[in-house]
Amino acid sequence: EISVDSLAKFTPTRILSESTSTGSIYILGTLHDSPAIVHIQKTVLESAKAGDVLRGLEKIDLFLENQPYFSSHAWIRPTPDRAPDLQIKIICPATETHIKKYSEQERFIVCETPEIYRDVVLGYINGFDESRLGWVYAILDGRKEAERILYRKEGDEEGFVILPDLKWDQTSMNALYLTVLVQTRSIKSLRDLTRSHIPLLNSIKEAVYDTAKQKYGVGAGKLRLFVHYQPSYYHFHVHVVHIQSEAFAGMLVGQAHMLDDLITLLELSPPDGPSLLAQKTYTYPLGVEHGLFEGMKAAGAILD
Ligand code: M7G
Repeated sequence: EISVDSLAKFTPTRILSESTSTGSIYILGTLHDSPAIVHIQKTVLESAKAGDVLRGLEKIDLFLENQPYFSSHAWIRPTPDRAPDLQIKIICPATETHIKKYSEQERFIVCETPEIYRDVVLGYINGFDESRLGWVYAILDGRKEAERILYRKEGDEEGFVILPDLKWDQTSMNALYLTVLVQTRSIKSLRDLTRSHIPLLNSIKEAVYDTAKQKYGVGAGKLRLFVHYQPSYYHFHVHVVHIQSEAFAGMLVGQAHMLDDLITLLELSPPDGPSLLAQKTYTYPLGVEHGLFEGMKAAGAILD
């Protein structure tokens, strides 16, 4: 039901956020009578095709000339076989949580001790609306994105799938972004990881390296594997991003934890009792619209 015609009927309400560096914008509006978020982003110019772009210009408008410096606007001539100009992502119907997530907002540094985790965060995670994980379960059960799965390891405890992330259109390898979803529902966040998960994490790593190499010709030395804390979705997953791709806020220090560092901390954890990942204090940025913000503030976790 998403088509040129239906998108033409999108009624914008307001801009949620925009980035001039990535040329992308999140717009809130109405689509099919439902609240919808539309994300419009210019596609990455692939180095292999950059020369073709210059050969296929329809019009050029020089607005600065100060030899040897020239700046211009340009329009690409429409041809049938050319690469897409835009990547458009739509969330429809969008919930209040989606709207908050993509709204520009003030952020603060939060200091989450194990006590604050127990008193504030755990309740938030346990109260997390399971329906928000619908997309994860649909992928794991093979009901959605089945043709996009790159690798699947079977098993309730040791199983996982690797597939292209929603954010990646699979055209530019420098923008490669894969997601690994584990089969087990027992790991809500990295605080739940224990020494018993070391083999799972290592097998994820190996499978990601093999898959990226075989399917996309991208070597292990080009990949950044990391886990978010806080994540948006409390079902354990690993982000796999090409090192050339630096533009994501989700890669910022504080929120992104390298998978190898997690494995090392588990290996250094005591054989019994809570792991170092469970005992650690985490310091990370949190937006004022985040569902945890008020609780964190009340618990004194937000630095003034
Ligand atoms: P996260 O760390 O929980 O949250 O990561 P973030 O969105 O704040 O980064 C979830 C990851 O799953 C993100 O990289 C999303 O782009 C990706 N993702 C989210 N959804 C709803 C989908 C989906 O439906 N399909 C796929 N393939 N990836 C998704």
